[in-house]
Amino acid sequence: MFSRRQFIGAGAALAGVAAWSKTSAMALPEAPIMEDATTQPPLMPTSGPDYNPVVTLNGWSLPFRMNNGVKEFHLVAEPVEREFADGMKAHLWGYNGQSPGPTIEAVEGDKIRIFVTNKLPEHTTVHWHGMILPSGMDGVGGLSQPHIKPGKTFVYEFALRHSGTFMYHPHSDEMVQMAMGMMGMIVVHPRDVAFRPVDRDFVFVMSSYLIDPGTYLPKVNEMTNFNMWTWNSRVFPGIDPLPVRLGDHVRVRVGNLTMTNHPIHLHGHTFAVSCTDGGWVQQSAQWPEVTMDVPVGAVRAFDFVADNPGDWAFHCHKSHHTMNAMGHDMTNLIGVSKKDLAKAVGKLAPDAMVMGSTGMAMGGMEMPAPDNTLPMMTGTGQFGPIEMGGMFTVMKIREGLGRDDYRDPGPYKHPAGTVAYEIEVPAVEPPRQERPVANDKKGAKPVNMKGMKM
Ligand SMILES: [Cu+2]
Repeated sequence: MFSRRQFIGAGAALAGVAAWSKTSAMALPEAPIMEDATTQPPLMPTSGPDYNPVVTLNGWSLPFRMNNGVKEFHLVAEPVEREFADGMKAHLWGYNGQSPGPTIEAVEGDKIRIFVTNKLPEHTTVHWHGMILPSGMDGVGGLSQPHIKPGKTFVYEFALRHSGTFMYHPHSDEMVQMAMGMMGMIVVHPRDVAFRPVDRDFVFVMSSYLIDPGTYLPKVNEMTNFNMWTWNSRVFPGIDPLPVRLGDHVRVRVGNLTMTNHPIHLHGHTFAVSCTDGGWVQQSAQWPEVTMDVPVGAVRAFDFVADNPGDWAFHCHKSHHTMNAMGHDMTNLIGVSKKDLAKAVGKLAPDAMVMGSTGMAMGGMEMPAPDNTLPMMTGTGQFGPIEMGGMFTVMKIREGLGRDDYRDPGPYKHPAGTVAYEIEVPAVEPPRQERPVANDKKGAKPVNMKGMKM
């Protein structure tokens, strides 16, 4: 049996707020704003316990202030303009000037206080996904708190009971507000700096949008047919590369607030899933992977040693998620005679361009498109068009990068003799075996591949 004293003690420890003073009389902490969509350098800890800060891909970490031993942050929910890549901007909702909002970083055991000011035209709340906290701080509008009306500020305060990777997003008109880009990541560093330390620690959240070419607003009631698959509300080639020093221990933390899973794939290395939004995966329970599936409403982090220098593709393995808007409603015309089709289409639409009868690789030629959209396959590397979009970027592993140098090191200089190469061979047909006739219908002939160029 608990004595009353023990019970009060346990309750206070669980709630973690007993010793906290009320904040109503206090001045609000400043709410910093970010206007840039490029990756910002890590935010070094200025007070409190030490930690190795994360780098938010095409994003930033929210500065805080200390107030009587409590870390105070200020999130402002507001309409924002976000550039997805050069040539396309979206009108979204986010936090502190960007979608997604800034990463919130703190340390296991910290007491944090987050002020949330609502500058949206409708009410909102913030839910702290994956965090163990008092029920009344969980941010579910109507269930655990009143909704935050436009113009109002609410305070969330709780102690950080475990380290790991978490997310934040509204639990208030959720379908609309998440489809508009309201989300962000939370990283709680272990109190023990020696617990699974890494040299580079990247974080981003995945979101998807349906934005018709030539328009700016996401269609918020779409359930499945999205056309912009983003990492931190950016698409390739707008997603910054991840520069890594050869030999670095690297962690990449990925949140998924889209409505489908994403198999995230890294070339040239093997890795192990090290952390989920439920906590750290014991090392004895890890296994090697090159692709990590991130389910909906979940966080996965992987750790690896960057021991293979080069430019390594890093992307979602669903091929429709590595392309941009224009590519989603096209008919497959592979094998169709372009001449016949052009004649037929020309009668109906004289200006139309018939394309794609040999595939859709356009060799650097991009379709004419309305303002404010992106080619479906784009980007250029040192050998030509990369033909990607959406959830794709490059992990650039280089010898001799500075410890905190996150600048793009440019294209990889391959050592002589280590690049795939073309050889001169006579243009003859490779020998083919004729297939037997599948049935003996009259007139059926063996298929041969004559005339097909490989
Ligand atoms: Cu995907």
